[in-house]
Parts: sequence; C-alpha cells; structure tokens
Amino acid sequence: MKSVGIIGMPYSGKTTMFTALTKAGSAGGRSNQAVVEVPDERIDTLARIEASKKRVAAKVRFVDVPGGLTAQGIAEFRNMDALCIVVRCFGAGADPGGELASIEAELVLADLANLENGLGKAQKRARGSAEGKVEAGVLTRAYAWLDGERPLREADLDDDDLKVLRGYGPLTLKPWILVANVAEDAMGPGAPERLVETAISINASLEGEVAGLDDSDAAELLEGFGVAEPGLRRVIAACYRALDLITFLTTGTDETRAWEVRRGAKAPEAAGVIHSDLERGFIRAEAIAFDDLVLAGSWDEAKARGQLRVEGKGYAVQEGDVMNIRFAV
Ligand SMILES: Nc1nc2c(ncn2[C@@H]2O[C@H](COP(=O)(O)OP(=O)(O)OP(=O)(O)O)[C@@H](O)[C@H]2O)c(=O)[nH]1
Ligand SMILES: [Mg+2]
Repeated sequence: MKSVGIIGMPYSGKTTMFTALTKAGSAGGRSNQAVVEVPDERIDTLARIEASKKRVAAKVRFVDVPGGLTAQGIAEFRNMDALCIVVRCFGAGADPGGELASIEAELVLADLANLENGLGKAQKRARGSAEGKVEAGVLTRAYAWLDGERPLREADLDDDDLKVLRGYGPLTLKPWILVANVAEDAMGPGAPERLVETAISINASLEGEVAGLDDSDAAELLEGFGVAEPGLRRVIAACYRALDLITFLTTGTDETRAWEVRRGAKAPEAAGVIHSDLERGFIRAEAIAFDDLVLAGSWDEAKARGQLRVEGKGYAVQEGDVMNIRFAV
C-alpha cells in the first residue's frame, strides 16, 4: 500500500485534516496513520450486479508525521510515496504562498544535505569503480540543480538518473499534492495564482465534523457552507492520481473489490497484488472493461457472449479492467 505524508508549517491544520481522514475511512493502522478507502462508485455497481456479499475498496495510507519538518520528520518523509502539503489559508495573517515557498525551500535544503552526504561517498567509490563514477556524476548534476533552488521534479532526468536518485528518497522528486486549508470554500482574495490553479481547497475543521455524520446529514451541512463535494474525497482522489496508480477490479458472489496497481503494470504484477501465488503461478487473465461488463449485465453473461478477453503475461492492465486470474502453483 502506498503512503502519503502530510507536511506543512505548524498550525496549518495537518492534524485536523488527518483526524478528518481517520473518521472518513480509517481501516486501522497506527495512531498517526490512517488507512483510507479510495472512493469508487464502480464497486457498488459491480457488487449489485454480482450480488456480492462483501465490498472492498482500494486503500491509501496517510501519515501525520511526528515532528513535521524536523530532521526526524524529514527522515520519515523520505519513506513516503507522495507528500500532501497543507497550507493555512484561514485565520489572521494567512500567507499560503509564503508557506508553500518556505516548505519548498526546506525540502530543497533537506535534499541538498542528503545528496551532499551521498556524493562524498560516491566520489570515494568513483576512484575504484565505473559504477561509482556514474553515480557521482548523477549526484553532482542533481546537487547543482538543487543548489539553484529548484525541486528535482523539474529537472531533466532520464530513467538511469532516476534509478540512482530514488535510492536516496529525494523529497523534491516525490509527487506533491497541495491542499489549501480555507475558512470557507474559497481561496479568498489575494491568494497566489499558483495555489488557485493547483491546490485542492478544503475546510479541514468542517470536514472533521462532516466525516462523523451519515451521508444525508453530511450533504446538508456541506450544502449550508456551499460545498458541493466533501473535500476529503477530492484530497484522497488527487493523492491516488498523483501516486500514478490505476484500479482494476475483481468481482463475484463472495466479494467485489478494487485493487491498486502501478500504472503500466503487466497482468502478472497485478495478479501479485492480490496474492503472490497468483503472480508466481500466473497462466492468463480473463478481462473486460468495467463499462462493457455493466452493459453485458453480469460476468457470466459477458462470458456467454464471448466478451471476456483472454490476456497473457505481456498484457498491460488498463484502468477499470475487471479481471479473473487463472493460475496454478
Ligand atoms: N478556522 C479554522 N481553524 C482550523 C482549521 N483547521 C485547523 N484549524 C485550527 O488550527 C489549529 C491548528 O490545527 P492543527 O490541525 O493542530 O495543525 P497542525 O498543522 O497539525 O499543527 P502542528 O502539528 O503543530 O504542526 C487548531 O486549533 C485547529 O482547530 C480550519 O479549517 N479552520
Ligand atoms: Mg499536528
């Protein structure tokens, strides 16, 4: 499961948002971790069609990293797959653009320190090995880029560069999701354009109240504040997208379930998400696009009509594929 670290300046509302996420869909995890279900209406649709007993959503883990931007916190952020940056837009003296710039600067500095350390070691190795030389070269270029106060995400890096750099877990190479924590569902006058364009605005304390209510009460409360859709859903969806995951589904009378897999993954890798045996013993997959399955009316009907595709090991799984894995171990 992928992890998203919540990052931001003190009092920006990180813990408030985290708590709201926990209420919205915590499925366990440690106290500073919320395992959140990714909202997906396709699960209900399929579960209805197949009369499934259970419905299981794909999941993403959110972590309210203790210590925030301290050395200890930074070390933990390196293990995250994406960073969700929360900036304060509510209250007196709110300066979301300034906060974002400070966070960006902190992350660039943290990466500089980390790569400097790695570069020293790589330079020593470079004397004895060609591999060390390549690594030192990549690190030198990355260091120079960061030294220009730019995140690595914006640098021109090829796959080999990325392979070297990922080993260091650079914070500025991870996908970032920007959340503007607002008082109302508006960014307010004077909000920097960059934020208005890229950020998801939520009211974290309102979301916290909403998350504890049932659907109709929640909708009513949100409507009162002029909010069309719970912001947390948008945050979860944006994080899921940023993680470059796609969803495939499995369905039957026992359960209908959404699974997350790396975009571009081949069928055996997707099978491995369900169980390692399915990857090891992968024979083939029966697959059909979600929309086609709904049109057919049921899995059995689609099968009878010859609409199930038979896909082999080289098949790149598509968003919304409904699959049945054939395997033998
Ligand atoms: N008005 C308003 N207050 C909020 C909102 N979100 C958080 N707060 C308040 O802001 C204060 C700080 O919120 P926290 O969620 O603890 O902030 P934090 O980012 O976790 O802070 P640190 O962990 O200390 O870095 C609390 O008193 C919250 O009640 C919001 O959307 N609107
Ligand atoms: Mg906090």
